[in-house]
Amino acid sequence: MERLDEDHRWWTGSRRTVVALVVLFVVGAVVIAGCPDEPTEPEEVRPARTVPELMEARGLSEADVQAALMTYHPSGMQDEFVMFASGGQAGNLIVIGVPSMRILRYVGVFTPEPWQGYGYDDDTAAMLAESQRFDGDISWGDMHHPALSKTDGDYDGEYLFVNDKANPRVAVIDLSDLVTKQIVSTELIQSEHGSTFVTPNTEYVIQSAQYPAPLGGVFAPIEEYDELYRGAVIFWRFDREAGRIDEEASFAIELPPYMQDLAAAGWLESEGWAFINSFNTERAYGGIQEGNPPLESGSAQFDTDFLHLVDWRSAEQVVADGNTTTISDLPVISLETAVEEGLLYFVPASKSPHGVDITPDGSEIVVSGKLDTHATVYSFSQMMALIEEGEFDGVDDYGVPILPMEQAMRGQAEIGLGPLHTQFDNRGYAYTSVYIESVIAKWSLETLEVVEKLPVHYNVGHLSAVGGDTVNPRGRFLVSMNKWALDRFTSTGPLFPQNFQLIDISGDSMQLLYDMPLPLGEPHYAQMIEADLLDLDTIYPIGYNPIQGEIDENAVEPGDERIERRDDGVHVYMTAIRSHFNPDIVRLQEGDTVHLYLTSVEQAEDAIHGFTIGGYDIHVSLEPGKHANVTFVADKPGVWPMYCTEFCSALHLEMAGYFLVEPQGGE
Ligand code: CUK
Ligand code: CUA
Repeated sequence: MERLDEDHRWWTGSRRTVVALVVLFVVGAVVIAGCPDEPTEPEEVRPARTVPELMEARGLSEADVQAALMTYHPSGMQDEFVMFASGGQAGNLIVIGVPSMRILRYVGVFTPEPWQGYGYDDDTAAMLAESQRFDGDISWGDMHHPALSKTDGDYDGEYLFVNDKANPRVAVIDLSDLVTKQIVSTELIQSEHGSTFVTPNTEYVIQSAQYPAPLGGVFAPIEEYDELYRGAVIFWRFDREAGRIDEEASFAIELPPYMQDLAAAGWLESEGWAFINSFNTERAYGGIQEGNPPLESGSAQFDTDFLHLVDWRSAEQVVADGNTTTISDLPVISLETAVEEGLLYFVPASKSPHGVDITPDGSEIVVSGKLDTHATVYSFSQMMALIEEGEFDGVDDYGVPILPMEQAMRGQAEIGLGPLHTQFDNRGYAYTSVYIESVIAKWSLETLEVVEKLPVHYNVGHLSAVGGDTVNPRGRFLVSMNKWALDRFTSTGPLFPQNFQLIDISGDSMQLLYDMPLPLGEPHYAQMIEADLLDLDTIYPIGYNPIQGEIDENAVEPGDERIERRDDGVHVYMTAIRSHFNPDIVRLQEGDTVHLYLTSVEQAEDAIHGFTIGGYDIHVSLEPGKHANVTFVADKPGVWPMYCTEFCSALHLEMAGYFLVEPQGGE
C-alpha cells in the first residue's frame, strides 16, 4: 500500500516537480504565442439532438432506430401485451409490459412481500404457513413455470398458476386483482418440475415430480432406488367457479423412478392426454464418493429416455372407481394399475430431453434433447394407432409398454447444439431455444427445416411467444430468456442479471429489438397475453378481503370505528382514509392480544395506504376498499408510533398515531 502511494504521489518527488513546471511553462508559452489579437470563437459543443446526429454520435444503425421506435413508449402510452414471468428463487411473479419491457409489478407468491403486506396479515400469513410441508418453515420458493388458465386451449385471462420446484407447491393467482389466493402443497413428492401446465379447459393443473424419492416423504436407503423410489404426476382439480384448486377432487399417478421433467397437456386432437418427458432412464443416483459416476454422466449412458403419455381422462374414471391408494391425502393410482388400465405409455425420446410442447393444431408433440441436436416431432395419431394395435417395443422394468420411436414420430428437425424449448407462431413456424449454441432456431413445422437462426446473449433457456403454447399463437413477439448476460450490461459484480431479449417475429426474419436485464430470480418461463384480455379491478368494494374473496365479517364502516376490550383481547376496528387512521390512539396493556381490523374506506383509484406499527413486524397494504386482519400480542411495552407507509396525500406524514403499551404492573 505504501509503495503504491509513493509511486502515485508524483508531485512530492522534487525531480518530478521540475519536469512538471517545465511542461506547464512550455504549454503556457505555446498558448500565449498562439493567441491572435482577436479572440477565436470557441468550437461549438452542442450535444447531438437530431435523429441523424444521435445516430452518428451513438453509432446507431437504421435497424437500431427501428427497434427503438418499436419498443419506445412515450409517457402514458400503454403496452399491448403483458408478460407473466417467473421470479425464480425470489418465489414471486414478475409482470412485464411488452414490447416496452417495463416491469409493472411483482406479485408475492411463495415468499413474503412487504410492499404488498403479503405474508404479514392474518390471511396471507396463514396461507403461506399452511403451504409448508412437514411443518417446515420455508421462506423462499423456486418458481419455474407460470401457466395462464385456458378455455378451449387458449388463454382466457382469468387465472394464473405457478409452481415451486424446491418444495412442491402450486399457487393460484386471480387475474381480476393479481393476488395470490391459494397455495396447495403436497408431501407425496419431494421435488417437482413439470408444473404448472393446464389442461385445455383448466380442468386440471399438472404437477409432476423431478427427483425420485419414496412417495409420501418416508425414508428408504438409496440402494433401493429401483424398488422404492418413485416419480409421480399430480392432477390438481381446478374449480373455476370457486377460483380455487379442489384438493379433494385431485389425484396422482405413480411413475417409475426416472426423472420426470416438463409436462404438457394435449388439446384438440390430443385432448385428454398429458405428455411428460423424463431423463435418467438409467436410474443413476450419483454417489461420487462411493465410487459411482456423478449423476451428470450416470444419467447420460443411454441414447434415449422416455416421453410419458398419460391418459388423464381415463385416469379420472379409475379414480372415480376408487381404484387408488391414499398417500399424503391424495388418491394415487399405482404404477401397476396405470399399466393395467392403459393409462401410461412410453415412447423413446432423444438423449436427455427437456422441453415438451404441443403444436397449435394439437396433432403433434415436439421434444428436444439437451444432449442431442434434434427436435423430434411425434404424431399423436400414429402413437394412438400403435397403442390401439398393441404394437410395442416391449416394456420397461416396471411393465410400461414402450412405443417404437420410429413409428411414433413424423420426423426430426436438425436444430443445433442443445435444443430445449419450443414455441409456435401463427405462420407455421416453430421456434426452439438452443442453449449451447445460444441461438433461437426458427423452423418450418411443415418441412422440419430450420429457416433461420438468431444469436441471443447468452445460453437461452425458455423462450416465450405471444400465445406460443396455445391453439392460437399470435406471432408478433418472442422473448428469449437467457441465463447468461456476460458482456451485455454495466457490471454489477460477480452476480449477473438475467437477460430477456425481445425479438420481433412478425417479419420474414427475426429482429432483435431490446435487451432487458432482469435483476431477480432465475426466471425460467413466462407467458404473454394481450393486455386487453385481462380485466383487472382497480378498486375493491369497501371491506373486501381479497384472500377470502368476500366482504370481511369484520369490515369497518365509516362511523363504526371503535375499540372493544373483550375476554379474548382488544378488538380495534380501524378505518384508513386520506389522511388519518381512526382510531389513531390505541391504549393497551402489556400482554394484550390485539385483533386489528383494518378497512380502507377509499374509493379512488391509486389512493393506497400502508399501515405499520414500529417494533411489531407488521405491514399491511391497503388498496382502495381492502380489508385486512392482523392479530398480535402486545408483548413489548412502550410507545409505538403507527403510520401510513405510502405517500398518499400532502398530509401523508400526518397519517399517524400511537399504540401505547403500558407495562404490566404499571411503571
Ligand atoms: S426449465 Cu429452466 S430452462 Cu424449469 Cu422449464 Cu428449461
Ligand atoms: Cu395514507 Cu400515507
